[in-house]
Amino acid sequence: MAFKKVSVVGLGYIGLPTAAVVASRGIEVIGVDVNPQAVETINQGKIHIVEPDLDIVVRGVVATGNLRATTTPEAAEVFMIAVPTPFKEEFTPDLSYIESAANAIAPVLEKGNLVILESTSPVGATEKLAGWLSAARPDLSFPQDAGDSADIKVAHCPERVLPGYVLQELVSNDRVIGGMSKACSEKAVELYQTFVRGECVITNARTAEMAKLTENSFRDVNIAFANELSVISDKLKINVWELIKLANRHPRVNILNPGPGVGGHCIAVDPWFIVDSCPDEAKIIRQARLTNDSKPHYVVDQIEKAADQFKKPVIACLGLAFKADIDDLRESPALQIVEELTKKNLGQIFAVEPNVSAIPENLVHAGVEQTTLEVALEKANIIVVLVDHKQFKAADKTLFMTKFVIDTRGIVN
Ligand code: SAJ
Repeated sequence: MAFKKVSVVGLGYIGLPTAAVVASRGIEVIGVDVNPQAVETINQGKIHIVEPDLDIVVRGVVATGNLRATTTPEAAEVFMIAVPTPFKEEFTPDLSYIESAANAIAPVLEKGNLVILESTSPVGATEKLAGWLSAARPDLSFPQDAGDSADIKVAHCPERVLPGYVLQELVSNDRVIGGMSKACSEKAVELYQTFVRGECVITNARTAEMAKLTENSFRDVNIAFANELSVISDKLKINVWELIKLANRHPRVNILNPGPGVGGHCIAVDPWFIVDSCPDEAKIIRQARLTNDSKPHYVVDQIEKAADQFKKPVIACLGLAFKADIDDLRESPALQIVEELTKKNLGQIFAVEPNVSAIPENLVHAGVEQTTLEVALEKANIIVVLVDHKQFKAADKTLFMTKFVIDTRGIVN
């Protein structure tokens, strides 16, 4: 086997599944994370994040000794960096986690190593990573100076997996491999071919960075178009779901679904990296972000208007997660809407979230009551569908008929 020891730096939603899948191919994997609790959990064969079937794979590779987690980097042939790249105020990218990862692995780098940046990154980040590594290890040569003959190979290979389907998509998706030189790309392809069934397509690092940002921005712009249509349709008294279904019958039209806003840690973040690089040029991309970010406020206004029609309204909000059939409430427009509602004193608020055992404390303190779908449908005057969880889609829709329904996901009508 070409690779015997791989290190994955950052054991979160991308790093841990990647480490587990690489380890499942018989390669020794050292997972590195700054969080000692996460390291301890993984070394017990357990997981600290939610992703279907990941617990089974992690348990297996920890039991065989192929995956081991640590807080201190150690020597390996490959370092795959999968750390967060959030934005700071004013939507500028925060590369501090990449810089810390570079400084952490630099002391253990050896001639012949490959360093791969998997984190979604603004254009130029891979070059910065190589610069930080080179500054920390002047005794080694890097591709920005030495090209193909560099001691250390550096490449960007953005992760593209969909939460909820990570284990399948890690293997089946095509990979974009952007090496800082031809030799860097070729070595990275060799690594990915050990666990990827999709095609590994070679480009340069800057294009690979932009490809990932483009994918998520494309989705954001398309959803913004759908969200704009939903607001226009409300005004014109047209059913937006029927409208989009009809338009999508055209062979070259494929509009995504409107919703209560765009959540998660990727689509609502990555387009800002393009805007930050080219503020004067990225006009549609910026507007899409603003349009999607304004949708939760629009939904709250709709709920307020509905509540005005009742003396003591009982409002049931169906779903808190950022999308269907997951338990992830972070950066969720549904949660944002319920939080905004609690500040308005409109009446009793119920929250139904079948994927979590307890709703967040701040909602409980603000008087929100967690109920079942059955209770919500029995007691509420206003039903607000915020997430299209399978339990809600399967519900008997005749039970909604006597209610005032605000359906942001189009599952009722
Ligand atoms: N949403 C809509 N309407 C739609 C589709 C989605 O309102 O038609 C909303 C969802 O409800 C959610 C948000 O958009 O709030 C984002 O959900 P998502 O399923 O579109 O995407 P993520 O954030 O879970 O994962 C995306 C994926 N990117 C693309 O599909 C282009 C995934 O492949 C990436 O790997 C991931 O971002 C990432 O890590 O960057």
